[in-house]
Amino acid sequence: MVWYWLAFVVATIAECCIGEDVTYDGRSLIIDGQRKILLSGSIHYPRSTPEMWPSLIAKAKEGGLDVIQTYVFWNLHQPQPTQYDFSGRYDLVKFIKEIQAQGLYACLRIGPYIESEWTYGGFPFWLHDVPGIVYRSDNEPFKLYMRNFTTKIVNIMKSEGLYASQGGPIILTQIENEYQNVEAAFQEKGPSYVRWAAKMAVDLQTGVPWVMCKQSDAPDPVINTCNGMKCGETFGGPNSPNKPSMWTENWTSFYQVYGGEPYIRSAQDIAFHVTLFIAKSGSYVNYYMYHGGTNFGRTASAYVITAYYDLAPLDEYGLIRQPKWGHLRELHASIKLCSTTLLQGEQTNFSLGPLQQAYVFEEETGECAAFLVNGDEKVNATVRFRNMTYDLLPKSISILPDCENIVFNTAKVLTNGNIRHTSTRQKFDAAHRWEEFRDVIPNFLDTYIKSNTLLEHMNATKDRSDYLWYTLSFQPNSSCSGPVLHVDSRGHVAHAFLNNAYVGAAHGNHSIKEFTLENPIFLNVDEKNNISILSVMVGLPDSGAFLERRYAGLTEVIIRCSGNELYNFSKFSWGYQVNLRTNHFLTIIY
Ligand SMILES: *C1O[C@H](CO)[C@@H](O)[C@H](O)[C@H]1NC(C)=O
Ligand SMILES: *[C@@H]1O[C@H](CO)[C@@H](O)[C@H](O)[C@H]1NC(C)=O
Ligand SMILES: *[C@@H]1O[C@H](CO)[C@@H](O)[C@H](O)[C@H]1NC(C)=O
Ligand SMILES: *[C@@H]1O[C@H](CO)[C@@H](O)[C@H](O)[C@H]1NC(C)=O
Ligand SMILES: *[C@@H]1O[C@H](CO)[C@@H](O)[C@H](O)[C@H]1NC(C)=O
Ligand SMILES: *[C@@H]1O[C@H](CO)[C@@H](O)[C@H](O)[C@H]1NC(C)=O
Ligand SMILES: *[C@@H]1O[C@H](CO)[C@@H](O)[C@H](O)[C@H]1NC(C)=O
Ligand SMILES: *[C@@H]1O[C@H](CO)[C@@H](O)[C@H](O)[C@H]1NC(C)=O
Ligand SMILES: *[C@@H]1O[C@H](CO)[C@@H](O)[C@H](O)[C@H]1NC(C)=O
Ligand SMILES: *[C@@H]1O[C@H](CO)[C@@H](O)[C@H](O)[C@H]1NC(C)=O
Repeated sequence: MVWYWLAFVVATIAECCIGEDVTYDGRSLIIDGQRKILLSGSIHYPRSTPEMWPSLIAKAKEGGLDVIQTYVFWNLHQPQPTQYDFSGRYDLVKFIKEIQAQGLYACLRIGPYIESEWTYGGFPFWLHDVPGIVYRSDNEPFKLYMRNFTTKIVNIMKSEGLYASQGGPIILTQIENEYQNVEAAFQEKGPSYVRWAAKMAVDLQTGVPWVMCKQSDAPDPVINTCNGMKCGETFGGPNSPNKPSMWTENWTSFYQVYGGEPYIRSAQDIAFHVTLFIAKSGSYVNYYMYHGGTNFGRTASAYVITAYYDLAPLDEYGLIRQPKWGHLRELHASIKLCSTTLLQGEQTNFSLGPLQQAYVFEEETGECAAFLVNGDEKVNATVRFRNMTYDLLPKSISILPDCENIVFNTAKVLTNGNIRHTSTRQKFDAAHRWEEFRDVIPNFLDTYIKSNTLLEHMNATKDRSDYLWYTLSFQPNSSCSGPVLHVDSRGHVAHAFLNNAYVGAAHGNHSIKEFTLENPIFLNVDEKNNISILSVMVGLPDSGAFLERRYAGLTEVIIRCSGNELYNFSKFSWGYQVNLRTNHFLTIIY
C-alpha cells in the first residue's frame, strides 16, 4: 500500500517547468521556450482553509484553468516588524506547492499593497507609526519596509525552488497594484516611485517576469496589464510592442458591502468579454475571483461583508456554481482546441456586418481559427464567412477552432444551473445553551487614557480592536431645556450612552462613511453627567492615496439646548478606553 501511495504522489507532482527563465514577446509569455495562452483564476489562500486548498485547486483545474493567482498578505505575514507568521491559513509555501502538485502554474501578486477589500489594503498597521512614512510614494521609510518584505517573500520562494526558472510553478509576479489610480496625488514622487518599485523588483532576479496592473507607464521590462470587467473593450494595450496583452483581474462578480446588493454577472457576459480579449490577441486572462471565500476575523476592509465573491465560479464554500463554472469550462476547452493556431497564426479582423466582426488567426500551414462577433445586443445576425452562412445570437461570440464549425457560443449556455441546498445540522435554540452578558459602560472616571481633544480612532486603538470608547463628564452650568446630543463621526458606527442609559446609534456606509447621530437627552442639572460614546470600525480602509493619514472616529460632540445655548466638547477633557471592558464572548454551552 505504501509503495502504491508513494508512486501516486510522485506521478502527480507534475514537472511544470524545466528551469528556464520565463520570458515574453508581443504575443504571450514564453515558458520552457513555448508561447502560452493562459487561463487563470484568483484563489486567495487566507480566505479558505488549508484543508480546502487541494479541492479548490482541483476544481479550478477541472474548470480548465492553467494558473492560480494569489495576492500575498503582508499584514498576516509580518504582524510586527520583527515577527513573521507563515502558519496555518498563512502557509503560502504550502499553497504554492499544492498548485505545483496539481500541475498548475502560479501567479504571485506580492504588492505588497494589495487593496483586495482586505483590511488596510494588506499593510500591517505598525507601518502607521513609522516616523515620516508616506505609503506608496518615493519615501525612504516606506521603501525600506516595502523592499524588506518583498525581498523576504522572494527569498522564501527561491529557497523552496518555486520559481519556474528553478523548475517551480511560479511563472509571473506582480509588484504594486493599480497604482495609476493614485499616482497623480503623489505629484513628482509618483512616477519616481513607479520606477523605483520596478527596478527594485527586477533586481531581485527571479527569472520570471513582473507585471504592474492598471499602470500604463510600467517601466521596461515590467508588463502593464489590464484589470476590469471589459478589458476586451477597454484595454489600451501593452505599452510596448514587445509586451503581451494580459488581463490580471477579470471581475467575475463584485465584492459586497453592508447594505449593498449582490452583484450578479452572468456566465454569458463573462464569456463574451473573455473571448473578445482572446480574439484581440490577449494571451492571459485571470478571473477575479475564481473562488472568493471568506474574510475571516477582522480581515475585511471597511464595510465589506465576510462572504467574498460568493457568486464566483466556486462559491464562498468552494462549491461549484452553475452555470458559471461549466460555461467557462467549455469556453476554456474551446480556446484550448485552437491555442496553437492562435499563438502561431497571423491575426486579421474584418467586418461581417454593421455590428458584426470576424477575428481570424491563420497559420502558413493553412490551419485556421476564427471568432465571429455579433455586437448587436438585441437581434440575431446572419453572416457569411468563408462561403458558409452562420446565425449568431445577440451579443455573442462564436468560436470556430477550424474556421468552419462553431464549437462554442458565449451566449448559448448548455450547462444547467444549480442551487445551493442547506440542511440543519445542529440547533442552538435551547435557552440553556446560551449565556448572556452585559458590557460595562465605562465612564470618564473609569478610563486611563486622557486627552483634551477628540482622538483619531485608528491611531488610538492601533488596530488592536474595532472598539474605542470616548467618555466625558460634565455639569451643566445653567438650565438647558430640550437638550439634544449631536455627534459627528467619520466612521463607521457610534452608540451613545448618557449616565449608563442607551441614547441612540448611527452609522455610515461603504460609499458615505461620515454620519451624524442626533438624539434628545435628559440632563441631570444638579450633578455631573457621564456621556460615553462607543465608536466602532468595521474594517480599516483599503484604497486611495495617503492611507496613513485617514481619519476615523468622532470629529465633533455638542449638546444643543433650546435657545442659543450650546455645549461644545470638541476641546474638552476626554477619557478613552480601547476595546470593550468585558473580555467575555458569547459562549455556547453544550
Ligand atoms: C472579465 O470578467 C468579466 C466578468 O467576470 C467578463 O465580462 C469579461 O469578459 C472578462 N474579461 C476578460 C478579458 O476575461
Ligand atoms: C528586513 O529587516 C529586518 C529587520 O530590520 C532585517 O533583519 C532583515 O535582514 C531585513 N530583510 C531583508 C530581506 O532586507
Ligand atoms: C449610504 O448612505 C447614504 C447617505 O446616508 C445613502 O444615500 C445611501 O443610499 C447609502 N448606501 C447604501 C448602500 O446603504
Ligand atoms: C480591427 O481591429 C482594430 C484593432 O482592434 C480596430 O481598430 C478595427 O476597427 C477593426 N476592424 C474591424 C473592421 O473590425
Ligand atoms: C435567435 O435565434 C435562436 C435560434 O437560433 C432563437 O431561439 C432566438 O429566439 C433568436 N433570437 C432573437 C432575438 O431573434
Ligand atoms: C468561396 O467560394 C468561391 C467560389 O465558389 C471560391 O473561389 C473560394 O475559394 C471559396 N473561398 C473559400 C475560403 O473557401
Ligand atoms: C498617534 O498616537 C501617538 C501615540 O500613540 C501620538 O504620539 C501621535 O501624535 C498620534 N498621531 C496622530 C496623527 O494623531
Ligand atoms: C458618572 O460616573 C461616575 C464614575 O463611574 C459615577 O460615580 C457617577 O455616579 C456617574 N454619574 C451618573 C449621573 O450616573
Ligand atoms: C458654561 O460656563 C462656561 C464658563 O463659565 C461658559 O464659557 C459657557 O459658555 C457656559 N455654557 C453655557 C451653555 O452656558
Ligand atoms: C466646536 O468647537 C470646535 C473646536 O473648537 C469648532 O471647530 C467647532 O466649529 C465648534 N462647533 C460649534 C457648533 O460651534
